[in-house]
Amino acid sequence: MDARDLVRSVKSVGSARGLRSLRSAVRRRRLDAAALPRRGPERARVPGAAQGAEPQPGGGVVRFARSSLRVRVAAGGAVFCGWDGAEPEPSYALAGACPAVDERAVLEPDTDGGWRVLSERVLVVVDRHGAVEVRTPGGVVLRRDLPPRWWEPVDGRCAGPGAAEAAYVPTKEAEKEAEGVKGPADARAGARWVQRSEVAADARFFGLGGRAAGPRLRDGSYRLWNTDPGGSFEPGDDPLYLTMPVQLVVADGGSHLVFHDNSWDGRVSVREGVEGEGSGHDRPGGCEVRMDGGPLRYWVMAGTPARVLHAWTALTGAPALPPTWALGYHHARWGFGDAAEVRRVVAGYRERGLPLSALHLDIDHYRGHRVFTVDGERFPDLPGLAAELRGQGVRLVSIVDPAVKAEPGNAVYDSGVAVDAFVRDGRGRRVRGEVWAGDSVFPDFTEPRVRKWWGALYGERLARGFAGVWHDMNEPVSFVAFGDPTLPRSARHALEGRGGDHREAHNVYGLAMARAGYEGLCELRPAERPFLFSRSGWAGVQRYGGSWSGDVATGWPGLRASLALVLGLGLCGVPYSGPDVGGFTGAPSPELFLRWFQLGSLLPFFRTHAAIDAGRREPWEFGAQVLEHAGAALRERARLLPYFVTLAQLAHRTGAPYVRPVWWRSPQDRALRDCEDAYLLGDSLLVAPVLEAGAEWRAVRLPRGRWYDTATGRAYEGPGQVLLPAPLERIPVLARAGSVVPVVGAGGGVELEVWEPAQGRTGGGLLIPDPGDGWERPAAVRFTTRWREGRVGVEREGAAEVGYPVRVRPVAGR
Ligand code: NBV
Repeated sequence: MDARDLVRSVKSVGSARGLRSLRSAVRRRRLDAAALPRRGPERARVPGAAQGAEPQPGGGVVRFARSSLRVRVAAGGAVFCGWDGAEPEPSYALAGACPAVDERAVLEPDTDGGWRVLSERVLVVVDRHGAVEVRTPGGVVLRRDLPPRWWEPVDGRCAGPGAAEAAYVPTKEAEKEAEGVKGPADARAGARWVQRSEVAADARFFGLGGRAAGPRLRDGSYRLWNTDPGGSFEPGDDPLYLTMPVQLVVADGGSHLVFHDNSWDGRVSVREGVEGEGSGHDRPGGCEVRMDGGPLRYWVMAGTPARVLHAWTALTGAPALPPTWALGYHHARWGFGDAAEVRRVVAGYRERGLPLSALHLDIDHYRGHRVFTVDGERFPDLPGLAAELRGQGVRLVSIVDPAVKAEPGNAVYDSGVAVDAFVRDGRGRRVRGEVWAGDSVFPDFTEPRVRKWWGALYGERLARGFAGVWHDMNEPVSFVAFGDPTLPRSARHALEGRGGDHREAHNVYGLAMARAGYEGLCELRPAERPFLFSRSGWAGVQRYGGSWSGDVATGWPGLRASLALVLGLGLCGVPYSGPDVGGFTGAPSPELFLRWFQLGSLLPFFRTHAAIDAGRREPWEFGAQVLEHAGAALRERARLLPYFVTLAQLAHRTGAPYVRPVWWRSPQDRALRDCEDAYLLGDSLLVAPVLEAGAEWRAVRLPRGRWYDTATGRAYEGPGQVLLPAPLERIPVLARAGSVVPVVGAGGGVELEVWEPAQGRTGGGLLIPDPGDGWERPAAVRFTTRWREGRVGVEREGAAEVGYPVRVRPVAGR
């Protein structure tokens, strides 16, 4: 029991929930002890010497004395490496069938008894001991993976339930429940393994899902285990809700992404390198991936950041396109008392002329916290309320928790029991946990039949008038007085028919729930794109929706963490996310709230939200000055809607996140690589949020080229650092010279806002028209800007007319 456990259990003792979570923790420990193998004597194994190789389409297999390595280059250039016979499939990350191989890539002998596979994008060199180097076609080494090491039980013992500590006599009910449960803890669990890698001394690491301390991952060890930190989190808290074994490594010699396709618990430790400053004694950067089991297989994608993200989302799926309304502003709260309070809040926005797109109802609108129910006393006519709000342009979004109250008579529970939907333990009994509604059971989303059942339940939400869903508590969380707040590791899961336990299923639980919800909504309402966002997830979750930062603690560090999370998730292929504006806990100062609001207004998912016992988050609760400036941020967000629509479409089509690190187009600029307090919003804008109290100026590091402060029109030249005014009324936003930003014009239609190119230069921009909330795929419209006879002109690719009103923004300081 660590300190946090102790605090948690002391806090909860005395309450009925406290006692139940104590019972739950004890029960879980007993179950795991009975069902999971105990670690006995182990033997380390390394591949040994290379003994030969078999070329195969796209690469081949290199055989070593004690293992084998499959190298396969996919069409598009992604390289797959699988040890010990690991294949790319089955995989929860891959979007569909494994990509076709690049037939031109061939395995051939290298010097010193090694092997190489040459392809268009990378050269893979395998040495005779099993070290693998990935190089650019020009020969620059991007990464060197040292021979892996496995630990295996000496006597081949992989104890299943037979090795139980406690004798167990099944009850009749347990026997009945156990019928149809597949085999014991599986032997597939395999060995623990570790793989160390070296990267360039100047390399920087990013990714690993949502990390509060990011986006640059400094020296340290990062756990791969989706975790509710409990209460709230700060930048020092790790891991959080959405982890994934995806690293983006950025160095002078090139960028690459590496994805270890393994959902088990593990750790990634990174150590940035040290450069010898010309002495020739660089210490390379190091990375170690250590997993508790599961296959050793990984993908590497190399190229510019844009190319790498494109390859990554080609492999794991296009980010879902949110409906256009979801790009507006959302207001949420845990604890809207009743329908009248909801009406009051919506009216508050309307009366002040503040645009509001959606309002979110949290668990308190359920009847006794039971998922897929409504408290009819406080919300007597939810469909009526939804229709009324809809008439005012406001959609309702519903929270959906996975835990189902285990109570005969609860329709969701009964129907789940009827289709055998819930996770069972190693003895065949339904796993019980403690969540909001009390004693609860958990759907096994890794079973297609269960996903189908669960997806159909969203029909109830649609009938109540909800337009979208918000998945929470899906790490999954089960309250425990001590230990990990989740299901027993020995809990059994279908894993698409393969069978396995929670050690393998835990990290993909939220992903599989997102799939169930997304597919259900597609089936129930085929004409509209689902709006879904999920607290937990894994590689590929972007196919079904976005995410949000979870319970970020209110405070300036939390504000900084909010940006880190959005940037980090974007680099892992999840482009639509945002924080709880104002922070989840307590009461932000008016200044902190405003600064958070200003940042949030320029992030993809813009939502105020707070805990049930936290202060209010309506912009008018913080005084007239905050209201005025927050109103300006809201109106600017609404004006930028066509730009956000374009960015959403681009993310969907190319994998490029809306929110990009400032080094996105110039990864070789080392000063930019270390800049974590600003970001590019698409190609045209650079946002420099204020992240500290009392600031009136912001030092901003600019990428190469000319940039205009959009508030003053003043021009600044990059690369380099400039000091910009950041009064309370706004945060600095700069526009790239030459850019074309689609905005809402005075007449309500799309207008092109143009920032003049530097003399003698050209620029451009893109507009992807609003497809509404359906599935239509509008063609992208491209514009070029150039100087002509002393004036800035705009041309539309492939057309004589621009087709949209153009407004050239006045600039100063030329
Ligand atoms: O459903 C209540 C909250 C929700 O408001 C929040 O956004 C989630 O991250 N939920 C967590 C559960 C309780 C957290 C203490």
